[in-house]
Amino acid sequence: MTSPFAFTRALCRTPAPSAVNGIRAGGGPDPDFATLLAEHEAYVRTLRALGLAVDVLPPLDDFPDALFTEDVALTFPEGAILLRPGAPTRAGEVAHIREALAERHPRLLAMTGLGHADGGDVLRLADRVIIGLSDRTDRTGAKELAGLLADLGHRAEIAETPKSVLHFKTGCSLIDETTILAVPAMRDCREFAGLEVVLTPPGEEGAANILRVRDTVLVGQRWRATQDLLAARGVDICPMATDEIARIDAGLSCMSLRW
Ligand code: CIR
Repeated sequence: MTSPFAFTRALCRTPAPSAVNGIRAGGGPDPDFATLLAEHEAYVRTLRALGLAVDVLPPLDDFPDALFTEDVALTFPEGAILLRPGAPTRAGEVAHIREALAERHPRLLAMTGLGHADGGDVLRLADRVIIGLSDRTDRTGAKELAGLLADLGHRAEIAETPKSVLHFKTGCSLIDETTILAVPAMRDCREFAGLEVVLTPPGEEGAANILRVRDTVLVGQRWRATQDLLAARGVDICPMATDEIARIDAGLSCMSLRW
């Protein structure tokens, strides 16, 4: 078993002004760019304060969602995997991160088949990795990715994601090695067998995308009941502003690659 939280490095990308046009499933007002940028800067500062060496890549105005580096690759100390994101407007982001990953990783593998997989659908546990099928990750992509993960020494399982959830990790995240925070729609996920499943409080489904870094859990600052729930379990929490990135369907894990 290896800790899925013992990160030493992270790779982020500065949001471009076009980020206000990032993909979003629902309606609602555009994010305010200055506030979104401030949320991103605070996120990078927090990762650094938690002891990570964080590199920040330049913005890509042609790719509004490129600040969500999590979706285009998987990173481990032993190597990285370039993915094939499922949204057509995001496919070109991969070429822009290839060199940065090649410079930082001893091995760089890549999906080359016809399938797709987004990093937001990949949940790393202490003893295995769960790949969630979604609108962005299809079975062909998940199977290819499982093979590449095996090459890096990681066992993968393929799970279903409820239709109401964008990415698998939009609806669940690890609190610790054996405890998962999940939206009610994911409570019966078969791949959670053996883990304790803690549900997001009513009305706080948007809080499920927490991010644990070492011994601290980053949680959206507006999700007070979730913060109380975590604090009551003795978790060291760090509330983060996420209102603007949430307008383009994103949460805390999406803004970095970590290893
Ligand atoms: C997208 O729809 O691709 C972006 N607007 C949000 C990506 C969020 N990423 C994630 O949950 N890992």
